[in-house]
Amino acid sequence: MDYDYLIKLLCVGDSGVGKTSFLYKYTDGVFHTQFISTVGIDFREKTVIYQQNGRQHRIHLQLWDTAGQERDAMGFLLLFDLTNEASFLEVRNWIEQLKTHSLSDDPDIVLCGHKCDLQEKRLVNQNRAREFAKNHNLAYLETSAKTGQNIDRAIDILLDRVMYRMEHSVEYAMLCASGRRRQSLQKLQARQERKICTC
Ligand SMILES: Nc1nc2c(ncn2[C@@H]2O[C@H](COP(=O)(O)OP(=O)(O)OP(=O)(O)O)[C@@H](O)[C@H]2O)c(=O)[nH]1
Ligand SMILES: [Mg+2]
Repeated sequence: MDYDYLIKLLCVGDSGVGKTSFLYKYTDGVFHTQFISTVGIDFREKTVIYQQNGRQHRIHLQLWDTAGQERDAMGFLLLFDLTNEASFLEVRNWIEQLKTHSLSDDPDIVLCGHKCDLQEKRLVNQNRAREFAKNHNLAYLETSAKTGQNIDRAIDILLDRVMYRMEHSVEYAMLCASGRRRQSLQKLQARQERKICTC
């Protein structure tokens, strides 16, 4: 497989909030109504073209769907269900977990109020979620795997944040490096060193 960067993102949130459905919609464009709780670890993949500084990069996304802690993810989609207040109240704990277990004390997180198509069943109002996100310095979007609303956009925003961090911190990028990813990150470092070089 040919790509410039391999980026590993992780989708977290309480059981039933729609993590698998979100990722499935993003990679395959489909939505299923039945609920089959994910057992263990699963991941989906997609290659996208990303524009940065007027250049096009092929980015291979690995989207992890797991209840466990994936410590070396580069960015996080944090989902709660807009029709389930308890899942919103748990967001605070999820943030703490991500801060404790991720590579950075200030990880890149996009908060998604999910199932926004179920307007008549909504229990968390938009202003409340927005205010919370603002106080925690998170991007906030309302998403639906059923209609597809903001699914691509949530990943695009997260990818922007991750790429920005990679470009501005080779150290962080090297921390993330492992296996095949290391090769692409070395390319990134070499490019940055060329930029610093004045000859
Ligand atoms: N109406 C609606 N239903 C959704 C949406 N996303 C997911 N669902 C439904 O919510 C249920 C749970 O979705 P999953 O994607 O399996 O949830 P999950 O977060 O992966 O759950 P676990 O694997 O147990 O952690 C399923 O019945 C889905 O069809 C959405 O955007 N709108
Ligand atoms: Mg699941």
